[in-house]
Amino acid sequence: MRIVLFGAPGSGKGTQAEKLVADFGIPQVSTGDLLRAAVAADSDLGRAAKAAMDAGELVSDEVVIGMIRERLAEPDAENGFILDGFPRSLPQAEALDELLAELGRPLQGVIHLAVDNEEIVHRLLARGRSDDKEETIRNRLQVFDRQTQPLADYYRRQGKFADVVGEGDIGAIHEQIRRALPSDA
Ligand code: B4P
Repeated sequence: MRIVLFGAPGSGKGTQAEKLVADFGIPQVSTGDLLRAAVAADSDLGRAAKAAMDAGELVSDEVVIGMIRERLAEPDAENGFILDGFPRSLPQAEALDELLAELGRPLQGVIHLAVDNEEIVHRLLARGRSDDKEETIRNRLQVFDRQTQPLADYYRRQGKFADVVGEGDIGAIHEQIRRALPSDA
């Protein structure tokens, strides 16, 4: 199974990816987690990413695409993966399509978790990660609308896009995602 969980920051991509990992035994690949690990390790990549993350801006496409290329080459991704938080821009989506075409394993589906912005602000303030301050959250939501939302049309045109309402009971949302999975996944 090769799918993307798509949605605004705080829409529950990480939460739902964990459940799919438990169901299908394939890895969750979260660019947010990979970037936070690089920041914690104080690597060159982490130092380059930190300022953008603290401001709620996207880290450069070049950095993130390089990271994904390496991660998807690892043996555990051979049988599939759940991408969480990637792609977030058109160049990232195009790079992903190219990479998967090279591997002969195209993406099967993109599941969109739709959540109201005020619900997102409420959730992330309650989570309280270092980038979960109200001003940063609102900037992340604007960045999503501007740079990431256009990917919905990109994947709709490929016939790979499905919407799921991401509000309410976490287990019920998981069931909706299961129903929205592509039939060949
Ligand atoms: P991410 O780590 O991707 O952070 P996120 O979008 O906030 O998280 P997610 O949607 O997974 O929400 P979660 O399940 O945790 O990105 C952080 C930063 O990294 C970005 O701002 C950017 O700078 C950088 N970055 C990452 N990827 C990048 C890329 N591809 N390109 C460039 N830059 C990139 O859920 C959030 C909260 O809601 C949790 O507390 C959870 O418990 C709660 N929740 C979940 N489901 C719920 C429900 N149904 N009801 C109530 N609460 C719920």
